[in-house]
Amino acid sequence: MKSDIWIEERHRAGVAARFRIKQVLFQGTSPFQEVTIVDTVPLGKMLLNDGLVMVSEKDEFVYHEMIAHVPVFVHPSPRRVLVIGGGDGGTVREVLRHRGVRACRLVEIDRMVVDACRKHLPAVSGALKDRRATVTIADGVKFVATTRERFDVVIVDSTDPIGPAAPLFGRKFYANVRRVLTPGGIVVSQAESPFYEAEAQRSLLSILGSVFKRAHLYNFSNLTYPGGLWSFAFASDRFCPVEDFRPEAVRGAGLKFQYYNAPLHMAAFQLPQFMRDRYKKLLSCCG
Ligand code: AG3
Repeated sequence: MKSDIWIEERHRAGVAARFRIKQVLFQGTSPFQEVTIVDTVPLGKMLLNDGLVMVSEKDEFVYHEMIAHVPVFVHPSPRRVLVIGGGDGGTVREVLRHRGVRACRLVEIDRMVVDACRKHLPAVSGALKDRRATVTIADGVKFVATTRERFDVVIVDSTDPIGPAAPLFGRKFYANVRRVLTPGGIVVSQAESPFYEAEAQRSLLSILGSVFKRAHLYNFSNLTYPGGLWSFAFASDRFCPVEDFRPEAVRGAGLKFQYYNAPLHMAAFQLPQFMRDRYKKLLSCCG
């Protein structure tokens, strides 16, 4: 009989998604979490941390293009970028497609994620070999509290706000993110599901709004995260992601995208009514 093995993400909201797999390529337990890479039938290879889907080869372009190109195209001269989390390397890959970016530092707490993705997900992790990329295995919370380096853009590419990533949703962390940003710098963060994580979104927005002059949410649709609809948060003391966005910069960059484009950049900040109503007082308005 043909093998019929499935892997399941059980989300804490009480929903699950199942993916048929061909084989398990890697499974390990680090000091921080369980790391799994499987080869699935429908979606190519997939990384799961503590049983939660992080990346699938089929749709990772959506997440990585939207987390990276939105802030990098809004900032007028993004030279130095910090990525916290994101040990799979997909965000670094998209950031480094911008020729103006001179340095991209990845600070990932879990060496096992980086090593396993380098080995099994080269299409995602390949850019970690770029000479402009530096991989630092360290706790991002401590890094932003202590580093003397400064960055034009900080991208928080975290897992869900449970386990090792919980502090990446906290006030102290964002006060230090602001500290490591150059004046007017931009932070973008993984901001969870508007359906299942309303409280996490509200708390993140309210923290960002109290630390920075402006805070926004923007949405994208993906295939593998629970519920499909997902959000990022954008905050800056200076830049509005819609009014300060120059579509000409996208044309000028001459890059090919699979999800991101200039009209979609602007549209992503137009939130469904239930999100507008819910976060009315917390969202900086524009667009
Ligand atoms: N970061 C994980 C986003 C949250 C996924 N949550 C879930 N499946 N319950 C992805 C890292 C990609 N670089």
